[in-house]
Amino acid sequence: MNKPKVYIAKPIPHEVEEYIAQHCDLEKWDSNEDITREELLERLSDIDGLLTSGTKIDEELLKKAPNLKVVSNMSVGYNNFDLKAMKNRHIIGTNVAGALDDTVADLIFGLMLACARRITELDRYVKAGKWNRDDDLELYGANVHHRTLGIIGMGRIGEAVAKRASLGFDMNVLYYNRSRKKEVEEKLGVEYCSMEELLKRSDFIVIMTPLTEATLHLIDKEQFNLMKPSAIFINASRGKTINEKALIEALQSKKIRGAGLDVFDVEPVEIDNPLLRMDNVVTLPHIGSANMDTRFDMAKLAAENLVKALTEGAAPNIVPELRA
Ligand code: 8YV
Repeated sequence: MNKPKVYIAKPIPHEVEEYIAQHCDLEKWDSNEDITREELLERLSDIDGLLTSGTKIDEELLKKAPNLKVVSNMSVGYNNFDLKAMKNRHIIGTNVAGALDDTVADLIFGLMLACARRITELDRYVKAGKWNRDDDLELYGANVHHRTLGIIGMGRIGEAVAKRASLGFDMNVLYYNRSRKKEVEEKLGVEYCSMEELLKRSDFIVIMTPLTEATLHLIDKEQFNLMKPSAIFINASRGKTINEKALIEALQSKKIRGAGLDVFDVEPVEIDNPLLRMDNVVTLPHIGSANMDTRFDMAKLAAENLVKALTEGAAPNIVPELRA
C-alpha cells in the first residue's frame, strides 16, 4: 500500500523527520529562509498532509491541494486556519497544545518582572555608565509578590501563569474566561470575575487568549481606560488580541504604567513603532516557545499528529472547532 505523501514546510529536527519518513513519503523545505507562499502553493498538488505553522490555510491553498487530509500546526495558535473552509473539506487540523505551556508561562513571568523592576531599562542605564547611588529613588520599580494578577484567558498557559503567581509569588490571582474553571479555582485559589472587575482591580494584566473573531481587539481603548495608572499589561498571545494604537495612546497618556510584549499587530514589528521608543515597554521578538527543548517537543508532537491523522484517521490534538 502506498505511503501517504506529506510536505514539511518548516525546519524540524532530523530525528523527527526520520519518524515521519517511517510512515510517509516526505518532501521538505530545507532552506533557512522561510518558504514563500508562492513556493509552497507549487508543492501541494499531490500531498495528503502538511506540517507548517503560520501559513494561511484558506480556499486559495486548499484548491491547490486537492488530496489534503490533515494540516499539522507546529504552534499552539491556529488562527492561520480558515476553519470553515477546512471543515467543509473534512480536513483535520491539529496544534501542539501542551508542548509549550510552561515555556511560555516562564516568559510571561520574565516580562512581568522585567517591567515591574525596569530590568531592561536599568541594564541599559548601567551599561551607559549612569550609575549614581545618590539618585536611587529614580531607580525604583514595583513589587510583584503579593500584588494582584488578572489573567484574561484561563487555558493551559493561563493556568501555568496562575500557578507561578499563586504558588511562587503569593499573588492574588483573578481570571476572566468564556467558561468557569472551578478545578483551577480549587487547585490554585484563583478568583473568577468579570472582565471589567479584573481590569479595575489588577496590578498586572496578562492576556492569553487565542486570536479569533471574538478576541480580535478584545482589549481596546475602553479596556485600557479601566486599568489602574500603576497597571502593567502583558501580551504573549497574539498581537491582534489588542488594539495596538489604543495601547500606545494609553502608555503615552500614562493611563497605565508599562507593558511587556512578545507579540505585535505586525510582525516583525516596524522599526518606527512608538512602542520601541518607550523605556517602560519591554519588547521581544515572539520568542514565547523559543528554546531547543520546547521546539523539539513541538515538532515531535506536530509530527505525531500528522502521522496518526494519516495512518489512523485520528490525531490526539485536533483543534476543538474541527472535532467531530
Ligand atoms: C510558536 C506561537 O513558536 O505556538 C504558538 O502559537 O505563537 C509560538 O510559540 C511560533 O508561532 C512558531 O511556531
